[in-house]
Amino acid sequence: MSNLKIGKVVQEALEKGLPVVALESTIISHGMPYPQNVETALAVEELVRQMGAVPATCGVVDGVLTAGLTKEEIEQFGKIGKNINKVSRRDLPFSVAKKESGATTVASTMIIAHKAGIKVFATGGIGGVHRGAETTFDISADVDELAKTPVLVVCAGPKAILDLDKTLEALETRGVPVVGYQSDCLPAFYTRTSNLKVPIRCDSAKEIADAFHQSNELGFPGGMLVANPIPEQYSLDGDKMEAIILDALKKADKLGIKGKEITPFLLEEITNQTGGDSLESNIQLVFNNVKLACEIAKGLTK
Ligand code: PSU
Ligand code: MN
Repeated sequence: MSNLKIGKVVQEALEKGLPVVALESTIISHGMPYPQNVETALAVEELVRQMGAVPATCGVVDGVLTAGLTKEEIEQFGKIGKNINKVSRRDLPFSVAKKESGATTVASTMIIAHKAGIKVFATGGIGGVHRGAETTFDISADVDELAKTPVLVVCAGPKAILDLDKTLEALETRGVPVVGYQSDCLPAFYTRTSNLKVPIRCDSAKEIADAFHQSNELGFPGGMLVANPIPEQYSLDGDKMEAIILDALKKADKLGIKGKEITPFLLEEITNQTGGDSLESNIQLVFNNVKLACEIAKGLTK
């Protein structure tokens, strides 16, 4: 049996050369609480359709790498939440061998998308270089995946819980283009701006699609990261968020939380501490990224 399954609608769209946008499942299981996670995941799929593209939510189902989870599967992933395996690149072979289900991170979703022939992927924020990485060495596999796998990822910037400066440097070292969409500075997930400049600015989806096409033509192995600022009305107060993030980091340290548990822990802490404001922002920035990803996917099919 093949270890890759492409949903029927996704397969047909790919055969016809229609725009397809990949979506991840860790953001559903580990990134948001139930039931908002399921509501968001389904609303995101609907938004992709409204935009004239085909959604392909990715994950591992009973050991099968799947591009195009069914509605039932999305509901199941959301309900199981953090009790489903969070699967990054290193975990994939084990999920397959043990025929287990797992929610895929940005890195592993990129792998599935690429195997399926999908070029564009929308998410909230990517994993990156953690604060204190100079002692912990905690750098998300998402960073290396962007250098290895030719999938374009639209996000709202690296998650604010990270060290943005080091994340940009790590991406630069690996030759990953970081594009600010209609922005000169790197958006910081919950906020539109940061004190960091992006190396490249693009003002239209077409411009981004053309450059990504050329990256593929040049035979570059890697992808591209598009950083799309959260819409103004949902942007949170940077100083307030920073205080909450510092508190959450202290708590994680005290509890000895590290490895793959740290990102979900911090996100949950932040959601609780902001009384759900950060969750609303998180949902809205995903919608915003999905719209841009659809435009880029359309640009690539022409
Ligand atoms: N962005 C969000 N919510 C999330 C994530 C990103 O808004 O839940 C997930 C993604 O799946 C990303 C992962 O790949 O967190 C990074 O985890 P780590 O730092 O353990 O690599
Ligand atoms: Mn990590």
